[in-house]
Amino acid sequence: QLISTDTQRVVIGLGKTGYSMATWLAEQGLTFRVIDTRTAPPYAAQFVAEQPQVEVCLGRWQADWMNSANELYVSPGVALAEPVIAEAIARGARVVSDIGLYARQSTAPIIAVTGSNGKSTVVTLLGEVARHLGINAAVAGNIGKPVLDLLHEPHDIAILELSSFQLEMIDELNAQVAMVLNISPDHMDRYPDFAAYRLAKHRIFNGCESLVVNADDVLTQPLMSSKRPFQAYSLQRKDMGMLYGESNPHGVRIFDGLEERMAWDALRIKGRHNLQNILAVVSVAKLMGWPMPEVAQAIGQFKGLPHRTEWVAEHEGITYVNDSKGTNVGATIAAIEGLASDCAGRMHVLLGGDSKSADFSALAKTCAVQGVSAYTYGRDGARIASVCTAAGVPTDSVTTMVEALAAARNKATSGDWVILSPACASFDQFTNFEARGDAFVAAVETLLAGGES
Ligand code: UMA
Ligand code: ADP
Repeated sequence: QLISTDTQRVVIGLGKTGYSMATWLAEQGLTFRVIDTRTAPPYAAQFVAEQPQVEVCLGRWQADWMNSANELYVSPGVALAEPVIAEAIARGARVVSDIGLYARQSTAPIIAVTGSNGKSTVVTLLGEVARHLGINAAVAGNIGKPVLDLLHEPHDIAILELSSFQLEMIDELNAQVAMVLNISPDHMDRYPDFAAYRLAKHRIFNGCESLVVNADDVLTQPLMSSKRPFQAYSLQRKDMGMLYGESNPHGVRIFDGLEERMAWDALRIKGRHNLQNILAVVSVAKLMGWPMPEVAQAIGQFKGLPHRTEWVAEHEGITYVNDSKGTNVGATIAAIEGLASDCAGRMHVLLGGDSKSADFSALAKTCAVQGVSAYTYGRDGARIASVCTAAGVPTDSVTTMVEALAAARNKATSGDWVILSPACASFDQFTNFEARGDAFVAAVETLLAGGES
C-alpha cells in the first residue's frame, strides 16, 4: 500500500502540477482536499467540474485543513518555507511531490537534467536524439508537461527537466543519468542564499546510477565523492576521457579525449552556450551507449527552441534576436558572450522585468566588456539602468519592452544586433516568457513594416 487510508491529504496548488497530482489522487480513489491561495488558479474550474466531490479552498490557506494534514502534495511554485507549510512539516507532515510520485510509479529509466540555464534546450535535444534512434522517449517536467501525465503514456525512457523547486521536494530520484548543466544565481527571492539554491539542485544526484559533469563549472560537480560512472565535458580542456568541443569559422568539432568524434560545417543552433548544451547531450549518449554517428546526425538537424537566442529578422542590416527565455543574469551573459562572435557590429540588449532580487553587476560588466548598449524597462528597469550606467554602459531607461525596442532601433546601424534577453522574469508585464517573446516578434514585424511599434 502506497499511502495509508486514514491519511489527511492536502494538495497545494491548482496550476499544472497541482491539477496533475489531484487528478492522480482521484484516480487512485484516495480522499484529499485542495488549497490554492490564488482566487482563480488556472485549473480550478476544470478540476471542480471533473471532481465535484473534492473539497477545494481558493484565495487563502484553510487553517484547519492545514492543521490536520499529514501529507502535503506541494506544487513547485509554493515555497516549503511558507509559514503554514513549514509549521506542518515541523509537526511531522510529509511532503509529496509529483516528481517523487512519478519516480516511484514508473519503471522507465530517467535521464534527469537540471541547471540554471540550458535545461529545456538539452532535454529537447536529448528527446530528438533518442527518437532519431528509434527510442520511445518522453520529455517532461519543468519544460511544461507535468511528469504524472507520463503515467498514461507508454514510454521506454523519461527525459526530465527539473527545477530547484522540484528537486528540493524529492529524496531519491534514482536516475539512470543525472546532471547539473551549470549554476549561476537565480530565484534568489526563494532561497536564503546561493549555497541553498545549489544544494537543492544537487539533490538530482541522489541515488543516480551515472552522472554527467561540466568540468568548466566547479559548482556543478557533486558535493560528495562518488564511485559512480561519470562523463565529463569541457570547452576549455582536451583531456583523456573528457569530451571537448570547439567552434571556429570552419565549423564545430567534438573530441573524445584526443580523437575527433563529430564535426559539422555549421550548426543551426549558435553560440558557445549551445556548444556546451551539445556536449552535455553527447555525454549522456556516451553513458547510454547510443551510436555516435546517428547522434551526430540528430544534433545536426536540431533547429533549437523558440525564444532561445532565436533569429527573428534582418532589416536594413540590423539583425533582431528573441532570447525572451533569458530570464536570469547568467542566461543573458551567456547569450551576449555566445553571440558576440556572430555580430559584426554593436549589440543592443533589451533588459528588464521582475529581477527576482538578482545582482546585476556581473551583467553590467559583461555589457561594458562586449560594448553592449542597454535599454531597460519594466519593474526593475530603473535599478538595472543605474547598475549599467555605473559600469559605463550606454543605457536608455524606458517603461515598456516595445519602447525599449523602438529606442534600440533608433540607435542601431547596419551590422548591429537588437536582442531581447531581459535577464528577468516577465510576470510584471506579461503572462509568461512566451508571451513576452511573441510581443517582441510582433513589435519587430510592426516596426519593419514601417508602422508605430
Ligand atoms: N501559486 C500561489 N498559490 C498557490 C499555488 C501557486 O500563489 O497556492 C503561485 C506560485 O507562487 C507561482 C504560480 O502560482 O507563481 C504557479 O505555481 P504552480 O506551482 O501552480 O505552477 P505550475 O502551473 O504547476 O507549473 C509548474 C512550474 N512552475 C513553477 O515552478 C513556478 C512550471 O515551470 C512547470 O512547467 C510545470 O510545473 C510543470 O512541471 C515554469 C517555471 O517558471 C515554466 N519554472 C521556474 C523556472 O523555470 O525558472 C522554476
Ligand atoms: P532553461 O530551461 O534552463 O531556462 P533554456 O534552454 O530554455 O534553459 O535556455 C534559456 C536561456 O538560457 C537561453 O535563451 C540562453 O540565453 C541561455 N542558455 C542556454 N543554454 C545555456 C548554457 N548552457 N549556459 C548558459 N546559458 C544558457
